[in-house]
Amino acid sequence: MHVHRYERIWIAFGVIMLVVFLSAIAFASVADNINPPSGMQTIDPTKVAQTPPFDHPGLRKIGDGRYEAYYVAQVFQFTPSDLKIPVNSTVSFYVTSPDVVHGFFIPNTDVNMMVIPGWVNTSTHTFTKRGTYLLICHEYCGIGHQNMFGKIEVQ
Ligand SMILES: [Cu+2]
Repeated sequence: MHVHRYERIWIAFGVIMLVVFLSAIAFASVADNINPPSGMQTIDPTKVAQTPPFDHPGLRKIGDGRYEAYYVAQVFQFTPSDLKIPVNSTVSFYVTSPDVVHGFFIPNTDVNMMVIPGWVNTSTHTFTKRGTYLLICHEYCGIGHQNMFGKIEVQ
């Protein structure tokens, strides 16, 4: 079978690029020790309910207008499901899961995380507008996934 010279060059180019990209991924995952993006906090997923501060999830005031919110994402709910905060609060969210991978997404903010069992993921946002924000799971987590949501009331 005759393969045209330009076709051979193009196939070689494609194979070389594939090898280059796969090598870059392999190198990055080993050299940079790639992990889920978070504060690199780990937690035993079988002991979330006994591990502080996730044994009492909820809001903690840490300063003037500054809060920490500890969330447990579990099939098929967020705990707490309803959070009330004053307007112009800066909230650092800490989220973990005792079961499967969930999502933690607050539309119209930059809070968009993957919740992975064994890890505590974090994100911080300042709520400058009053209103009710939806909190949704955007990683398919099972048969009741579409019912997994919460709300954040900024008052
Ligand atoms: Cu889900």
